[in-house]
Amino acid sequence: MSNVVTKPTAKAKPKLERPKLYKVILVNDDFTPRDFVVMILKSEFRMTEEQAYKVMLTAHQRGVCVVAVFTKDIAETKATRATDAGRAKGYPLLFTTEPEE
Ligand code: TYC
Repeated sequence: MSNVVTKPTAKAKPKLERPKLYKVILVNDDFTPRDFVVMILKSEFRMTEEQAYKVMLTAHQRGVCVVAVFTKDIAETKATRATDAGRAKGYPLLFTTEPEE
């Protein structure tokens, strides 16, 4: 019989996967003024003066600093916007992204 409806034996288990998160990383350079880095961190990443200063100083001293984590699209958009803001002033300021483990 082709019209016999059989009961599913197991219920479909809805999979709710968390989106993978990406780190935005600030990279140090020798040319971008400290104040400019702090200003970009405040405007693009909604940091306070104190948070922004700490992140800038960590990148300055260690070479890199994780700024924040976002979904892939948002991380890439913010890293690009922040990098472009430096580029517009002729600075080599660089923000990159990297998937979280
Ligand atoms: N190293 C820069 C200077 O001494 C300041 C700076 C800090 C630049 C962090 C980039 O990601 C950076 N003017």
